[in-house]
Amino acid sequence: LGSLAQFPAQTDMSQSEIFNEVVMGDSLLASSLYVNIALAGLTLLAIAYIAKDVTDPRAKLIIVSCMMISAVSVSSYTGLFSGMTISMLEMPAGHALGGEEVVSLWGRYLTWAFSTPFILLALGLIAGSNLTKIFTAIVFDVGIMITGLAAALTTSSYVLRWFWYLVSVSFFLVVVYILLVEWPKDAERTGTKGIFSKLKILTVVLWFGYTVWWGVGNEGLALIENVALTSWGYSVFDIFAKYLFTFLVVLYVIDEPEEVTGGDGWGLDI
Ligand code: RET
Repeated sequence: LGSLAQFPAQTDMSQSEIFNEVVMGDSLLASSLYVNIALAGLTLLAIAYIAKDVTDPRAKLIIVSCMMISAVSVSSYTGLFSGMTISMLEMPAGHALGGEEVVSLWGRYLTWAFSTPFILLALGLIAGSNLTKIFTAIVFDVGIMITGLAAALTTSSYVLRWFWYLVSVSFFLVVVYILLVEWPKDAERTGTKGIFSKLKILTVVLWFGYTVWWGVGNEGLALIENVALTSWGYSVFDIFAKYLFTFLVVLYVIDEPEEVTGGDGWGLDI
């Protein structure tokens, strides 16, 4: 307890100190991480089992894309749990915790750049969209996560932290536009409107959730100062945005492989 009481004042913590004190010393934070390692692993095994008889190549592509969401998640949460992708960052003046060391689970933002493209690939393929729109959605999505990472890691200026946030949100709006305007048109043409609408609402609502959560969490306005609570918020969003999403997609694709052909053009037109 003595060392825990001092830890906000420490600067250069080693990886093993972060693991032992920050992660293992806080059972709420630790559980927000290992619960997701377990859920992602179980999701992977479940998909492998329920999708084992799928033969349609396009249905398989969507299923593999969903498996990658969980594969990245296992890696992401293991990186966080080990302390490798967690840092103590001194917040700049102006931040609610200005001058204090804040625990940053920045590995999340980094690995979202690898996991969320698979969510969008699955959505774009289900809508039967074309290469241009799928590419646009994915590159702007990667942009959201990398600039979000920059927002989290900027310690020189409070204003610049929010500037990065603004850049990230503007990229996010491009993705929202594709999800709400472009892909619904494609899904209507391809005949996947029903499932696409469901997935679209789930995705847009939850993705806004992540955006607001960053704003109110310990790295943003710090209305929620507690790092374990901030982390659990993202972990709960992940349960719906990744695993529930995955099961909805995989069960649909197994049931209706002939519906995800991408229409007449197989979605291969530019
Ligand atoms: C950040 C902060 C900067 C502004 C915005 C954000 C949005 C993040 C989103 C994350 C979605 C993550 C998912 C993970 C599942 O693997 C980076 C929080 C706009 C939309 C779906």
